Amino acid sequence: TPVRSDTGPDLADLRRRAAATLRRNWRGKATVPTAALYPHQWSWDSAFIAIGQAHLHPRRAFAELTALLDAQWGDGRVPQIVFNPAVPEDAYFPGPAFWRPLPRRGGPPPGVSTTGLVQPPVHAAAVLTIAERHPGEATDAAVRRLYPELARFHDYLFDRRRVASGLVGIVHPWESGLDNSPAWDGPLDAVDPGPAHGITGLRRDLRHADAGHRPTDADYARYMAVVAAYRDRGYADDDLPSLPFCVVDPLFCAVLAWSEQALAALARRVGADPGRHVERARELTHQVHTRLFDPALGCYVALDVRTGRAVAKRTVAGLAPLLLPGGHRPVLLDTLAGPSFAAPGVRGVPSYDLTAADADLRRYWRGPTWVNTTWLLWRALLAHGETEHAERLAADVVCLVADAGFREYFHPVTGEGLGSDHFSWTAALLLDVLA
Ligand code: 9WN
Repeated sequence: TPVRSDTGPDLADLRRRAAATLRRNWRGKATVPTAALYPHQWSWDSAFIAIGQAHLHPRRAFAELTALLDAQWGDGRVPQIVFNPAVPEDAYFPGPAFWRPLPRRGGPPPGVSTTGLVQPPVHAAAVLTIAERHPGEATDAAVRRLYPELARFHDYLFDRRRVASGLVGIVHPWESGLDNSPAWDGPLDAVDPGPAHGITGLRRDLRHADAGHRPTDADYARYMAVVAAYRDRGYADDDLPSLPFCVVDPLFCAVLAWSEQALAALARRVGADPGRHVERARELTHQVHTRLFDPALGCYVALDVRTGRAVAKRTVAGLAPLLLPGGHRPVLLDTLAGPSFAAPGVRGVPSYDLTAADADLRRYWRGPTWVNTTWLLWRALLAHGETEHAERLAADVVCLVADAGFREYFHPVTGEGLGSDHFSWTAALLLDVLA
């Protein structure tokens, strides 16, 4: 759905600037999310970046994903961050040293430095998106190479991260991609932050972004404690609920089920049996719809696996099951169009319920509009034939970027640009909504 504007922003200029942003952040094999704040390769960023990059250089799009999958662990996990050895240890906190030792058996390939976490598995959906739009021999070859690796990643998630009757769990807020979402306040409250590690002094993010737009030191102390517990057991996934943080996230599960459907389509393309993908996508979709829906909130919610309790917070993650067939679509559409996520002047989809007392419209995942989550809902709306609504979201993204630049996130009401600038997935996904 092209965004048309005769009087609005200069779309050709926006496209040029988006391409320049991706060029600026390309590091030879992969793209950094943004130069100073995130100087390494991030997992779900690379999937979004590849989708945009495919409109410029399909080869580079596949190279991006190949670089990420080259760091895949022996146990199948695809790491949240692949550290660039040329970047100094203290350029990002927590840097490579904090994550060591990484396991030898089942860990990353020799000489490759990563974290031990994962991020939402949008990659298979990204590969299918690119393959459908840019058919050809090079694409077929790339799909043949990437399919088995993506399948191994999903095998890891379904086999090793299965919790709470067939749902898939995450063990760190960073794995949700929505780090300081209000959904994680309750589960994190129960985490003992341990001794203060002099966090403020170590945090490099505070040199590159306003402290009021970032997670707090109290959040970081707990993030570190949760990593340390997982690291100290060698990143083993046995008895996940005994870790200090273990939750089921509706966005992570919805994206996994959506990507699993994509994996079935990719399997058919390469002549592999799609059977297990079809079955797993169906089963996870069923579990999401039957276990995570909260009728009182009108959206899906997270589960704290350690307590067995649902987390009654209305966040953008709770709208992500709109990507899936079936479920409570009419209710979700009402919630998306209602006062929690939309109002006159609100642009894109805010990350958290605008009417909630603890919404903070400038702070990271606690209210601002992000382009990647807005893009996921744009895709979902298009898939369900909700064209007008989808076009409104696409136009919002264009407007936000035209007014404030390729920012990391935006104030949902004023449109003020927040976090870092020259942000890769903002540029990549803008190119995609304009395609
Ligand atoms: C930790 C890179 C990443 C995104 C995440 C976003 C932010 C990292 C951080 O940046 O998280 O992974 O240091 O804050 O929350 O979604 O992938 O852009």
